Amino acid sequence: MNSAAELTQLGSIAVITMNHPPVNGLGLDLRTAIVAQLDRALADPQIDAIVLAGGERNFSAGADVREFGTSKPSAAPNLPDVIRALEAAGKPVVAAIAGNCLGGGLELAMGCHFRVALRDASLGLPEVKLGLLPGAGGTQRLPRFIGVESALNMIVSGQPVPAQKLAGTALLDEVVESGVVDTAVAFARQIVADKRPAKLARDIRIKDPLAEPFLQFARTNVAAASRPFPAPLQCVEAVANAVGKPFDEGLRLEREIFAALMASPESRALRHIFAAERAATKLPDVSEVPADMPLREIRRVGVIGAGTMGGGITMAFVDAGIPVVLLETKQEALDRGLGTIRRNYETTMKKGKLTQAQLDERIARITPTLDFSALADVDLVIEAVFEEMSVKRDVFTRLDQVAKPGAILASNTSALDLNEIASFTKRPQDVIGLHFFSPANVMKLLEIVRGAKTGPDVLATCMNLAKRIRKTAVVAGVCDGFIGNRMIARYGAAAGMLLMEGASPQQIDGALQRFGLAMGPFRMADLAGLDIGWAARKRREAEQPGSQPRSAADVLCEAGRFGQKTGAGWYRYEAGKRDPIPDPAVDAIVEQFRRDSGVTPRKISDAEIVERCIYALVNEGARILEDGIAARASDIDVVYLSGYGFPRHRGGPMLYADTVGLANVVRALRRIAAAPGAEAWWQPAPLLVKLAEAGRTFN
Ligand code: T1G
Repeated sequence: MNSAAELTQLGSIAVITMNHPPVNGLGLDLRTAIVAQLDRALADPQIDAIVLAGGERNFSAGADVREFGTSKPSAAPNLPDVIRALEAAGKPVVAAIAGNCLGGGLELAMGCHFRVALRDASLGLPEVKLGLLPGAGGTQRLPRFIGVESALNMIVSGQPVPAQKLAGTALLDEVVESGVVDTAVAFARQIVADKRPAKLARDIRIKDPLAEPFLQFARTNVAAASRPFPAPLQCVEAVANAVGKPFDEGLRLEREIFAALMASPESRALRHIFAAERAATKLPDVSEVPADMPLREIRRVGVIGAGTMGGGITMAFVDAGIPVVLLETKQEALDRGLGTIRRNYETTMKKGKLTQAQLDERIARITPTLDFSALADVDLVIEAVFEEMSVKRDVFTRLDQVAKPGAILASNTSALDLNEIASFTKRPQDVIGLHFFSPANVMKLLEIVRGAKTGPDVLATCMNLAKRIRKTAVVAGVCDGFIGNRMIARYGAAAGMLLMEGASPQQIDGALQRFGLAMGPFRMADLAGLDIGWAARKRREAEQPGSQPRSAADVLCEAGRFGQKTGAGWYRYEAGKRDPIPDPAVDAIVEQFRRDSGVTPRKISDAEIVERCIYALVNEGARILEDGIAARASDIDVVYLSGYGFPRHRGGPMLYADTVGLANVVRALRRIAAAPGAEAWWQPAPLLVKLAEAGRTFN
C-alpha cells in the first residue's frame, strides 16, 4: 500500500490521511495515493462519505516545489486531475483542515464538497511568491467562495489567512477549536443523513456589481506595484476570468497563464531563491554535525562595542527576546549607543510597529556595563570593536580569561582573519565569525564564518541561533572578505575601471540600477563612507606595498569627501537630504586623474557597464566556490540577494550567469581580460570554464 495516503474506516465514513513529509507536498506519489484511496472508498458499498485529512502542522503546503523543472507536475494524475476526481466523487467528500493549507493544498480542499477547519489553520495561495499563480483552480474557486475582493487580496499578496477569519464564508462549512477530523467525520455523517447536496464552486456564479470597477482598480495598482514581476497582474486577469467567463473556460485560461509563468525567468528566479534560502540552512557537510548533536544553550548574549554595529546587533537579539549585556569602554560611548538604540525603537513606535510597553521591555533586556567581568556568565559574546587586529587581540585575550567555559566567542569582523583571532585564545573551537550587515537590526544576512578549528557544535548552534533572531545565515570559510565583501571588492574595482575609462559615477550607478541593483556602487560607497574603503586600502598597502594602486577615490578622501557623512563624496548632498547630486567637482577630479594616468576617456555603453560589474561578481563567486569558502553557488546568491540588494527577479549573480549561459560569460571575461593592462583576475575562473565547456550551470 502506498503510504503517502492512508485510508481508515470509521463506521461508514472513510478517512483518507495524507502522509508525505515534510509538508504533504502534492508530488506524484501523494497525488497517485489520494486517487487510489478515493477510488477504493467510492467502490466500497459500506462507505457513505469520505474525509480528506493531512497532518497537524500541514494539511498540505501545496504542489511539491521539488518537482518544478521536471516532468512530474504534469504526470497523471496531475493536481487538476486529483481535484476533478474529488469534485466529481459520487459520495460526499469533506476536507478536514489543520495547519498549513497552502497553494495546491487549498485548491485540493476547494475541490472537496465541504470543508471543516481548525480556527488557527493557515489558508493561503502563496504561488505569487514563486512567480506563479494558483494553477489548479484557485483563481476560479476562491472568488466564488469568498468574493472577488477578498480572493484577489489573498491571491495577489500570497499571504495566508487564519481559518477563523474565513468562518461564515462559503469556503468553510465549520470552524472548530480542536478535533478537526472528528468534527469532519460527524459532519460527514450528518451530510449523509440529511442528504445535503454539495455546493460546488463551479455552480456558483459571481454576481458582484462592484467586481468590474474593483478589478480595474486592482489592475492599475498591481501593475504599478509589481514591476518587474508579471505574476501579480496575471493573478488579476485570472480572477477577472472567474467573474466574466464560464467556470471551465476560466480554468483553461488559468492553466495557460500558469504554464507561461512557470516558464518565466522571474518565476525561475523566485523558485531558486525559495530553494536556496532553505539549502543555506543546511550545514555544508552534514556528516560533521549529526542531527542529534546537542546544541549549546544561548540564554544571554554579551555584545562588546555600542557603536553602529554593536547597537544593531544588540537590537537583533533583544528583538528576539534574548537579553544582552552591552559592554563599552567609556560611559559616553555607552550612553551614546543606548541613546541610538532607544531612538531607533521610538522611530519604530511612531510608525505604529511597536508599543511603549514593548519598547520598554526591549530596553530592559539590555544590561549596559563598563565592566568586562560582566561577561563572565553569558553564553555567547559578539565583539563589534574597531577593525584592527591589535584591538581584536586585546579583546579575545581578555575574553579567554573572563568568559565561562563553553561560551561561544564570536567576532563581527567583516574581513580580518578569523583563524588569527581564534589563536588569541586557548579555545579556538569556541571561536566563530558572526558577520552582521549594517544596520544589523534590519539586514537579514548573517555570514557565519567557520574557522579552521571552530567546533561543529558551535557552528550548528549559531546556525540555529540565526533562525531565532530571524537572520538568513550563510556559512563562509575564512578569507579576506569572506563571500560578500570579497566579491564586492571585484565589483567595485570593475566600477572604478569603468570610471577611469570614461564613464561617470551617475552613468555607472544608473546602468546598474536599471539592471535592478537597489543602489549603484558609487551611491553605495557614499552611503557606507568612502573612508572605510580608504582605511582598508591603506591597511592592505601596508601589508603588501604596491598592491593598492592610487585611485580617484583616494583623491576624494584626501579632499575630505567621505560621502553622505561629509555632505559630499562621489555626489554632493543638500543638508539633511540623501539624494545624490552629480557634482562637477568630481568630474574634474576624475578627468584630472585620467590625464595623470595617461588614459584617454572613451564612450562606454550601459550594457558594457552591467557586463563588467556583474561578471566580476560571478567570476569571483566561482573562485570562492573553488576555494571552498562557500559550499554552494546558491549560497552566494543568498548572500547577494539578502545582503547586497541584488535584484530578486534575477535570482542572484550565479543564477543570472546560468540564465545568460556560462559559455557567454566566459567569452565576455576573456574579451575583457585580453584588453591591454587588464588585471589578471579578469581571466575566467577554472571552475567557470570547466562548467561552461561541459554545458553545465552553477545551480
Ligand atoms: N514542496 C516541497 N517541499 C516544501 C514545500 C513545498 N511546497 N514547502 C516547504 N517545503 C519543505 C522545505 O523545503 C523544507 O525542506 C521543509 O519543507 C520545511 O519548510 C498548482 C503549483 C509550508 C509555511 O509556496 O511557505 O501549489 O529544507 O523550512 O518555516 O497552485 O515551507 O527541511 O528539506 O519553510 O515551517 C505553493 C511554500 C506551491 C508553500 C512551512 N506552496 N512553503 O514553513 O518550514 S506552488 C508554497 C512554505 C503550488 C499550485 C501551485 C513554508 C511552510 P527541508 P520550511 P516552515
